Amino acid sequence: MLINASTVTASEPIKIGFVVKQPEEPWFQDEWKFAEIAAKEKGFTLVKIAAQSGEKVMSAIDNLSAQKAQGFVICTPDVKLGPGIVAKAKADGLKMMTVDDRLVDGAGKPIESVPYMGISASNIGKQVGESIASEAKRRGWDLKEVGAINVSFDQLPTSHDRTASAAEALVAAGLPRANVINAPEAKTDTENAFNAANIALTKNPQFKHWVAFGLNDEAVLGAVRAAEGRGINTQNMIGVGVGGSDSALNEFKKPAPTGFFGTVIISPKRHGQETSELVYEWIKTGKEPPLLTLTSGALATRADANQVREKLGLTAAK
Ligand code: FCA
Repeated sequence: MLINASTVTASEPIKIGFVVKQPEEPWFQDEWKFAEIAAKEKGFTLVKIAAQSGEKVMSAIDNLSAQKAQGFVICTPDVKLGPGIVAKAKADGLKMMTVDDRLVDGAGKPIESVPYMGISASNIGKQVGESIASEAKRRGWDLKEVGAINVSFDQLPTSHDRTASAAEALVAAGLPRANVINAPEAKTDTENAFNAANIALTKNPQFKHWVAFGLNDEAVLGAVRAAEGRGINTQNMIGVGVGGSDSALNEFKKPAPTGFFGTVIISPKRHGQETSELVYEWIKTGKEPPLLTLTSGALATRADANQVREKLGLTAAK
């Protein structure tokens, strides 16, 4: 009988790691919650690990191997660590699936041999740009008088694709290209987005109205807060994020609407639960996950965020 060394026998307990780059971000907490659901349903042990640096990723992988895990899902703090992470997982004999941020090789090309689930970044960015444009039109704004803050993080391909497509959609709707202001953030959190947007606002006092987009809800919240700090309020700001976790939901729960107009809700259920299940099956049966899965998003505003979440099956982990 042929024994496949990479699958486990029925009696061996299955242990899977779930490594994330930014544990404080609600999106990643939601991914973990849904991964926990997978663990409970399938009966494996989930090991949640925060790895905010390359060093931490490497020790996380060694740690998983030492505690006899057979595989892990990872959203890396830096996609350029790709070849190193692949080599480490291989050396430790662990199966690996990536989520959200796809590993790249030394030339910046995606490492296609590692199973990956990400969002369809360009489509989602386009949804962001189109929804901003349609709200601006509804308000009767002249797009020539609108400044668009692009809270960018171009070193991360999924971020670049989201924001570039959002900008394209706005330009296609009639926004002059010169009105798109690049506001690069140093890190993908609200504080860094706030700082980036502040600079953009200071340098461009000529605009009457403002819109903002970025890779996630935190990026847009940073821009909205920076605008508020300058007296640019709900009436003169349309921000649309990507995510739909607590950062956005808490904003929608405020008694009065803010400049954070909407978000494209993506699925921590698919990214957390489904990826974990795929790695579980891989360990159990040897069936490798699909190499590329791109998930979709659904636009939501203050008015319908809860219904949209329900439709996407996202209320289970709350
Ligand atoms: C990236 C972002 C996260 C989330 C995820 C799907 O990792 O940093 O905020 O949008 O993609």
